[in-house]
Amino acid sequence: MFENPQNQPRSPAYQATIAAIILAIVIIGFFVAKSTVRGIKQGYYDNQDGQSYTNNSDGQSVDLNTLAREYRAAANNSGTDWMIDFDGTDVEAMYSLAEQSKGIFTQVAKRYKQLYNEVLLERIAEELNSSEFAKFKALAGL
Ligand SMILES: [Ca+2]
Repeated sequence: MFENPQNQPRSPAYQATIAAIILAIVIIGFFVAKSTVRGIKQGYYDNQDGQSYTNNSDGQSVDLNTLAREYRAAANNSGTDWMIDFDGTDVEAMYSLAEQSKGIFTQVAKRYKQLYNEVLLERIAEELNSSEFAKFKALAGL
């Protein structure tokens, strides 16, 4: 009698191998999709580089990406992400940024949130003492 491969009973080992291969494909697919989405998001914000110019209330043309990154640098003195809460603050830079953010703080904060996933004003409040924070808000017109 001829063997019919289509109707041949599959061994448990064969079935386990197929299941493992399918599982591996699903897992790999998940990580590929995840990194693709991250790449697209990152590319989107990178493409915004130097293309987000807007005028503040002093009529200066400022780039939202640059301002958001400068806020981060002023708050994250060490340049090391995880040290942001205890690496001090460049207070003078904060004041200068406040002046540049007059009239556009909401837009800067939105971009900061997209880049660093935290609320800019909360970050600034954490970095400055209460009188510095009051001065910051006055300079920024908040
Ligand atoms: Ca800090």
